[in-house]
Amino acid sequence: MSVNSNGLLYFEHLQPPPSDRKPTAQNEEAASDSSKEKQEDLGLWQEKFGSFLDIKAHGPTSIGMDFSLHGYDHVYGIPQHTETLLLKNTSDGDAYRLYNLDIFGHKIHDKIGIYGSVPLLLAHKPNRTSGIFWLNSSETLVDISTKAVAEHTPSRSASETAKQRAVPLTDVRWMSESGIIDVFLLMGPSAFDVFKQFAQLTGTQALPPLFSLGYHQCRWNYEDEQDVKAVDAGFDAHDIPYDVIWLDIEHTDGKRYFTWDKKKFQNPRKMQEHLRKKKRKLVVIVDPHIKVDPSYPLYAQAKEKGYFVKDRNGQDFEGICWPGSSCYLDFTNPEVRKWYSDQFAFKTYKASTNILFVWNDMNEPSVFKGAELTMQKDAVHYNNWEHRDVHNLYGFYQQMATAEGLIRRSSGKERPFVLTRSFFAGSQKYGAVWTGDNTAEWSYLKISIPMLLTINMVGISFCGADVGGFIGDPEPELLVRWYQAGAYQPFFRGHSNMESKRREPWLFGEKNTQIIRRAIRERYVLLPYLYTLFYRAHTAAEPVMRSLWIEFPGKVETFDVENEYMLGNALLVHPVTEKEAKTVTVLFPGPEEIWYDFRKFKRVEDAGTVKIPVTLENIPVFQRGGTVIPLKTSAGKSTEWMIDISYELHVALDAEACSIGELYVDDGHSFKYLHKKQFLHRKFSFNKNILSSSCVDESGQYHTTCVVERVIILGFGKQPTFVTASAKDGKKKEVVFTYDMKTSALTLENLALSVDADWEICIS
Ligand code: NBV
Repeated sequence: MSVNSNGLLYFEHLQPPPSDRKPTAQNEEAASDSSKEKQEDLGLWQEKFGSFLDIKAHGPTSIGMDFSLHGYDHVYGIPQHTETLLLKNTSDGDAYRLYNLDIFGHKIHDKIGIYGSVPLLLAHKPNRTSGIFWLNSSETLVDISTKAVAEHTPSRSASETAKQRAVPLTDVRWMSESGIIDVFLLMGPSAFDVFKQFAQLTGTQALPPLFSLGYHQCRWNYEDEQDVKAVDAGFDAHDIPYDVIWLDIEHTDGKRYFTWDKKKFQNPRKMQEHLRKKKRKLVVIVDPHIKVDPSYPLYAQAKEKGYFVKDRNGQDFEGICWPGSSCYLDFTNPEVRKWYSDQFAFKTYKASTNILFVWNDMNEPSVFKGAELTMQKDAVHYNNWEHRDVHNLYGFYQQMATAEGLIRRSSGKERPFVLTRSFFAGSQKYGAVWTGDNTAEWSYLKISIPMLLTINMVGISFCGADVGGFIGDPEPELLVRWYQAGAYQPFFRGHSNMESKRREPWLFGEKNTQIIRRAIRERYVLLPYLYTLFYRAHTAAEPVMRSLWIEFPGKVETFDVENEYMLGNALLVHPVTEKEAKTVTVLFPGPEEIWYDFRKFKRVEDAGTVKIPVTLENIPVFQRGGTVIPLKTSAGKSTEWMIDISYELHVALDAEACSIGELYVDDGHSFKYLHKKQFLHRKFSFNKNILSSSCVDESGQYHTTCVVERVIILGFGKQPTFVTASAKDGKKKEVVFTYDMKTSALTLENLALSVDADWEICIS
C-alpha cells in the first residue's frame, strides 16, 4: 500500500475569519440574496445550501489523501449505502458519501450515505487483506478507481528476458470536510487479522442478551395495551416463538420520550408484568429530539443545564421533529450522557421495568425541514465543536448513553439491549443496528444481504433489516422469503410502517403461517450456534455473518459473491430473493470442501456452481464438512422457555473424516460471564471415529443440567456395529443408533451426556 502516490494530500489550516467575513446580519442578508454578485461576495467563509446558510466559523476547511493498493481490485466496506458488496469504481459517477442521513425509502444502488457511517475500507486479493481506517466524523467522500497497470519484472540473467504483465491497482481517495488526517493502515495479512486490528482501535461486539437473538415483533404502532396483549397471545395461539414486542413513537404522551400515552397505556407496568410472566420483553422507542415544552421535565432540566446543541448564535438549536418544535441533546458532552443515562433509572423512568429495553431512532440526527433533513453544520456542540466536525458521531453517542443507562439501572449487573439507526465506527460496543426504512419489494430483500455483510465486515455483527420491508405491503411470498432470510441474519425483527397493513405472521393464510412458523423455529433451534458466534465476535472480533471471501480468501470466484454468505464458518446460507423461484444457483467453494444439506443431511454431490431446486418451504442452507454445530432439540415459546431444552450436535465430516466445533453457554443476561467467569466454553471434536467433548477455557465455570441428547454425524462412511459413550468418570454405556444408507447420516439417540462435562463417544 502506498500513500500519496497521486499527490492528493491536501489540508487547510484553521483560521479566524477576516473581519469582513465574520458572521454578521449583513452577511446573512447577502447570503439570502440570490444575485450572483452577492453570492460571490460571500467567499468560501459561508455557503448556501438551498435556503440554508452555513457560516464556517473556522474558514473553508477540508482534508484529503490518496492511497494506492497494489495488486488489489476488490474493495469493500465504508457502509452505509444501499449498494453492492463490492465497491464500484467512482470515476464515472458519484463518490461514496459518508454522511448520516434520514432518507425515507432510500433508493437502491445509490452512493449517498444513509443513517450510519463506518470509515473503514477493506481490500482483498488472494490470501491477503488490508484495511484503511480514516478516523473522521465529518462529511466524507471516498473515490475509488481500479485499473490494470503494467508491472515490469527485470531479467535476472543474461539468458532471461524481462517480463511485463498487467496487475490490478486500486486508488482510494478520502476527502473530509473538517478535522485532521488521522488514518490507520491495517496490514492484516488475513481478513481475521484486520478485524482484530480494527477491534483494537474501536472495540468488539457487545455480547447481546440471549433474548435479543430471538425474534422481535415490531410495528408502527402497536396501538395500546390490548393490542400488545392480543399480538402476544397470537404468537402462542399460532405456536410461533418470539421474544420481544416493540412500541413505536405513538406509545408516548405527545412524543415526549420516557412517558406513556395515558389513555392507550393506562397501566404499562401491569402490561410488562404480563409479558414477564410469558417470559418475554418489551422494547420502546426513545428518540434524541426533545419537545420544546417547559412543562416537560426532561426539556426543562436539559434547558436549564444547557444540555442542548446550540445554533451559531449560542441559542438552543431548534428544529422540527415528531413532537413539533424540538431541541437536540448534545450527546457529545460526557456530562449530558451521564445525565441522559440517569433518565433510565427505574425510579426516574416511570413505569419502566427490567424487561423494558430501548430503540434509538432518528439519531442522524433527523431534523424535518433541516438541510438534507439533518442539523445545520454550523450548529455548536460541547467544547465548541461545530456540528460539521461530529455529525457522523451523533447517533453513536446517543446509543452509548442509552446502553450505559440500561447497565446503570441494574447496578452494573445486566447486559443492555439498544437498537440504533445511526452508527459510527465502534457502535458495536453498544448494541445492534438496523438498515432503516427499506421497502417491501424483492429488490430490497436482495440488497439487504450485501448491506448486512458490509456492516458485519466493519465490526458491527449485530445487525438486521426490517423483515417484510418497512414501507408498503409485501405480497405473502415476499414476506415468507423475508422471514426465511431474516432467520439466518444476526438481528431478526419484523417491522412495518404506519400506513402498511397489519403483518403479524399468521395473517397470510394457514400455509404461509406454517412456513413462517418453521423459519422462526429454525432460528430458535439454531440459537446455541448463533450465541456461540456472538461470543466469538465479542472476544475475537470475528464477524457473525461473513461474505464468502472471508472464509475462502484464496478463491477468486468468491470475491464478488453477495447472494449467499457464511454464518460463522460452518453454515452456507443462500436466501431466495426472486419471486416464484424454482431453483437457485449456489456457489459451493471447493473442491476440497464437502457440503451437506443442513436439513436433509445428504452430501452435495456436485462441486462449484450448482442449480439447487427450491420450494416455498425453505431456503437452501448447507453445513460445511469439518464443522460441528450445536443446536437445541426443539424450539420453545421464547428463549427463556428454552433454557432446559437439551442439545443436539450436527457433526459434518470433512475429507479426512474429522470435524471440530464449539459451544458457549452462560446465563444469557448478566455480566457474570465477565466478572465471575460464569460460563462454559466447550469444544467438540471428531477424529478417528471418536467424538469428544472437552473444555476450551478452564477459567470459565457454569453449571447447567442440560444434556446433549442427540448427535447426528453427516458423511459417516459405513454402518457401525457398536457405539459406546463414556463420561470421564469411566462409566461406559451402549448407545442406540440408526444409520441412514441413503444420506450416510448416523444418528445417536438418548445420549444424556452433560453439557458441562468431558465425555467421549466411540464408534466401531
Ligand atoms: O418512529 C417511526 C419510524 C420507525 O417506525 C422506523 O423504523 C424508523 O426508521 N421512524 C423511522 C420515523 C418515521 C419514518 C417515516
